[in-house]
Order: sequence, then structure tokens, then C-alpha cells
Amino acid sequence: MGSTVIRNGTIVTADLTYEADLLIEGGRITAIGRGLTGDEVLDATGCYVMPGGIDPHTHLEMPFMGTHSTDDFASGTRAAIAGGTTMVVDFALPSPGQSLLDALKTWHNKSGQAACDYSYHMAITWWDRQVFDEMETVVRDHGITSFKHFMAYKGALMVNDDELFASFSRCAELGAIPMVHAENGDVVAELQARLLAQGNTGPEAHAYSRPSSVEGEATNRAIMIADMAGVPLYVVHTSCEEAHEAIRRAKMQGKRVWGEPLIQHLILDESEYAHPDWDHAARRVMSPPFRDKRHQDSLWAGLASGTLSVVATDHCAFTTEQKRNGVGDFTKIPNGTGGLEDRMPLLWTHGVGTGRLTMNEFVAVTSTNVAKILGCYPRKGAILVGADADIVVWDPQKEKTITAAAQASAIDYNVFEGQRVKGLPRYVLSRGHVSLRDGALDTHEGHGEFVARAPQGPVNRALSSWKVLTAPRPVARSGIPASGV
Ligand code: DUC
Ligand code: ZN
Ligand code: ZN
Ligand code: ZN
Repeated sequence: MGSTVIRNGTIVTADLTYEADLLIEGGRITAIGRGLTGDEVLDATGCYVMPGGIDPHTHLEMPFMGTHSTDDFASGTRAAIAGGTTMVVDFALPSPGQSLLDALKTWHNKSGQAACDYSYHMAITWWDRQVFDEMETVVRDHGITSFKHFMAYKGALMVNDDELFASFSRCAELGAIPMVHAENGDVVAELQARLLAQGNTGPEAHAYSRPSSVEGEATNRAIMIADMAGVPLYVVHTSCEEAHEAIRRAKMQGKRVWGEPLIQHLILDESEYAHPDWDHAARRVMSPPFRDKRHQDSLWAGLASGTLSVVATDHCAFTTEQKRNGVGDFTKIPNGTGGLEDRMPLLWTHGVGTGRLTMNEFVAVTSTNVAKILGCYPRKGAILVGADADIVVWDPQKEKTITAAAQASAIDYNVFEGQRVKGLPRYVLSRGHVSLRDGALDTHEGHGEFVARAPQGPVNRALSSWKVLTAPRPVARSGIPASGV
């Protein structure tokens, strides 16, 4: 690969906006300045040159609810690049009882198809001594420093509070970050049973079975458990005010807690489930479900104020045929929606385009904050000499209407169908390779590399009560009472 220069653009990072060219050699940024020359010149006139997006939450080819999500690492990473995302973080998912290291092998086999760089979080779906031991190998030998816990999906992936506390405590020892899917799985299971018994079998009942309070309760509980374990906490797909409120409160108390809204929850609302077409509503079934405007406003405010940290997709794409498994029983509709290709253009359009977010905030929540929280900054998420050349050249004037017909995702619909976006990539570079050029993809299966991440040091502790709880002092007493008082 020869050298490439990105010329005449405006560099936008999480904290700076300035005019400069970039020189890229060997997949990395090697110079930032004016008048740079190279073998190939990409014209960025009128464009913003930003770190490529990092989606911290995808499920590619995920075995789930009796099927597999249809976008795999090949189609999923093509979709990512088409929308300006140059790294995805997927979830290695051991089935209950399966070794973490076995699950890791399965994920490494699948991700060989990736067209952009990727990493994994490891899911903790069961608990015993073997899991405890393997967590250390996962962190130290494999560079996976975040562990996901499902507080929902009772009888499948859900772990209980004792398991959460044990795993969170282990994360604290290892300098790893626990993550939670925060919904009260016991209450959801009970509400599902009641709704079905009452004859509520359609996709709208999915939303009734997962009210915002089940998310608020679980978020609050996870924060408290993390604090007792002395560890920070990353809350995935924060979708409602109650969960956001718990995160805000924790931050005000000095706890390191991060919230991750999804682009779907920012843009789409619960009225989608009232649509008269069963397919339309079922295609939008995901957990947590879409919410009303009050919750959306809360999420946007959190991104602007910094109480919410990153925007993800939870990309978990099922075809209409797969969704139809739930005809007659909403609990059998595979949960998940797509969004990888649309996250950046939609967030730009509805965030920067409306004045709700600055360009620098856009870069922070789509890339830099993710890299910092997950331990791969400044290799990723930065425009700095020495950083990987994962770059998006963003044309703020370019427009399109989102359609399934034109998407890279392998499914047969798009939940954002018909939405107009203004702000799209002109070029996308994945470690220096120009993978999108004026709307045309030039991706290579297998170009993507696994990104090993570093554990965080003791400085990354939660700040409130951990010292008391992890180092109890025995009470000194003068004598032993005669009776067992
Ligand atoms: N939610 C979804 O909608 N799909 C995948 C897993 C999840 O938690
Ligand atoms: Zn989830
Ligand atoms: Zn998920
Ligand atoms: Zn090529």
C-alpha cells in the first residue's frame, strides 16, 4: 500500500476543529499538517475529517431465540463501513455451561470475514469456578477487558444478583469493566405470561411487557451492585428516563457509570408497535422496546450534557421470515433491529443538523468516548500521529433517503425506511484502505483485525463505598459472651 493524503479538509476530533491535511502510511497516520504529499490524494474540500465511528454494541451472527441474527461479520462490517463506522465491538456469547475460551474460538472463526477492525466483549451467562478462572485468561491473554451480563432473558441468558456480584467483583480484581443489559427479567417474564393469558399475543404486547420501570429498577440495582463490588459499570442500550436518572445520580455521587443510548431509541418511538401491519411492528421488536417522546428527550439531553456517553446500535438483524416465528406469540419474535449503516448519518442529521449536538460531541459519542472507555484509545478514536488510519471524510451536504433496497445489510427491510439524512461519508478508510469512495464500497473480507484492549489500572475503581466493602476490619471485643447472645 502506498501513501495517501487527505487534503483540504477540516479535521474534527472530540475536542478540536482545525484545517489540516493528513498523511497515511502503513495503515497509520504519519503526519498532520499543510501541503502534505503522497501517492494518492483524496480531496476533502468542504468535508469534515473525523475518526471513523466505533460501534460498541453489535450482535453479528448471534445465536438467539432459536435462530441466528442474519448479518454476519461479512455483511455487518460492510454495512458499518457504508455508514462511516470503522470498528465494531461484538459479544462473544458462551451458552450456559460452555467454556468462555470455547466461545472465544467460535467468535474468532466467525470474525475472520470482517472488513473492518473489531473487538469483543465476553458475556457471562453462567457462573462457577471455571468461569472465574477463565475470566483472567480472557483479560490477560486475549485482550478482552469487558464482560456483559444479561439481567433479562430469564431461563436463557439471565444471571442473578449473586452471580452479578461475584462477576463484578472479579472484574474489579482484573481491571475489567462489567456491562449490563438492565431489565428486570423476573418481572418481564411475569408480565409476558399475564399478557399472553389475556390474549395479548401481537408485537405491541412486547412493549407492554417491558415498561420503562423494569429498566430503571435493574439499572439502579446494577449500579448499586457495581458500587459494592468496587468497579465501574457500563449500561448498554439505555432507553428511558428512569435508567438515565439512575446513571445521572450515580455520576453525581462520583461513581464511574456510563450509559449507551441506541440510535433506534433516539429516532423511533413506541407508536411503531401500533402499526396495523404485523410485519412492520414485529420488525421493530427489540429489547428494550422503543419508548415515547419524554424518554427520547431525556436521552438527547444526556448526550448533550455528558451524562450519557456513547451512541450504539445493538445491531442484531433478523429477516421478516425469522420475525414471523412469533406469529401468535410475541415472546417468540426474535428480539433485535439493525442500524449499523444508519447510526452516523442519523445522529448527524438529528443531532448536529438540529443543533442538539456539536460536531465535537458527535465525534465523542460515536468514536472517541468508546475508545477511551473500552481501552483502545488513542490507537482508535483519534486523529493523532501514530493512530490507526480509521477515518471518515464526512460530506455535510450529501443527502439520501434510507431504503432497504440500497443497504449493505443482508436483511429485507430497514427500520428507518424512508427517512431522509443529510451528512454522509465521502470516503471511509479502514487502517488506511479506502473502503468507501463516493458511495461505492471497496471492502475486503478478512481485512479487519482483532483489536486487543488493555485492562484499566486501580485508578478505574468506583469511588464511593468500595474501600469499606472490600476491606472490612474485624471488631475488637474484650471477651466472648457466656451465652450465644
Ligand atoms: N436485545 C435485542 O433486541 N437483541 C439482542 C439482544 C438484546 O438484548
Ligand atoms: Zn441487550
Ligand atoms: Zn445487545
Ligand atoms: Zn480494495
